[in-house]
Amino acid sequence: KEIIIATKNPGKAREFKRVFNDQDFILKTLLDFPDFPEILENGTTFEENATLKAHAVMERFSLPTIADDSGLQVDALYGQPGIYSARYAGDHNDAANNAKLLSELGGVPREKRTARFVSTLVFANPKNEHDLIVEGEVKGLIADFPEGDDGFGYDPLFYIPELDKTMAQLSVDQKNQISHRGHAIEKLEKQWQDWINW
Ligand code: ITT
Repeated sequence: KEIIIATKNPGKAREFKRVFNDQDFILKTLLDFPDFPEILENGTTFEENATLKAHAVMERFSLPTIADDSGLQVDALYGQPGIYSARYAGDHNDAANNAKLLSELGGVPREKRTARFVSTLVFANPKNEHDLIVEGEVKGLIADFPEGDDGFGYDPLFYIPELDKTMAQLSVDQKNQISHRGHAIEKLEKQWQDWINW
């Protein structure tokens, strides 16, 4: 038994692998297939983009496939960068994205720096007619400066008041317990074994 996670993002891959360890199936990601072509993500929602990724990969390998489309929604920026989170500053460059976010929020006071991470997971399988779709979110504040070295993307700027830490100051296990992706994976775990036709 094999399941593919349709991601080339090492940060996401690490979080999935951490949850789905010790199972009776083999978990692979697109990092195991470096020649897999870029998937055109031209949808207008997280769900559309996750569906595009899941189906492109499922069709290529004929295997059950999970895709994650996720992003950061900042209230003071009317929900941006949203589905454009990966390429907010142009190319996919986390440091440049964080710098741009800080600059866009220059002068915005703490109480107005509210934000959320959203993750939509689409599980597609050649032997299932319908996809399994779940979503998770986590609320936080955009900090004034980056802190922490763990995680990826906007984690160093995503401050969680209840923990007095940024997402990048959490271990991968701690992050999975509270994160958008962790919550979405939890929902998936409750449903997928009853849904899947191997
Ligand atoms: P794949 O499509 O290969 O999975 P990607 O990084 O391009 O990788 P997305 O299109 O879903 O994936 O973009 C998600 C972006 O949102 C990601 O690159 C980060 O900038 C941001 N993001 C999502 N989840 C995050 C998290 O847990 N921590 C920090 N930033 C996150």
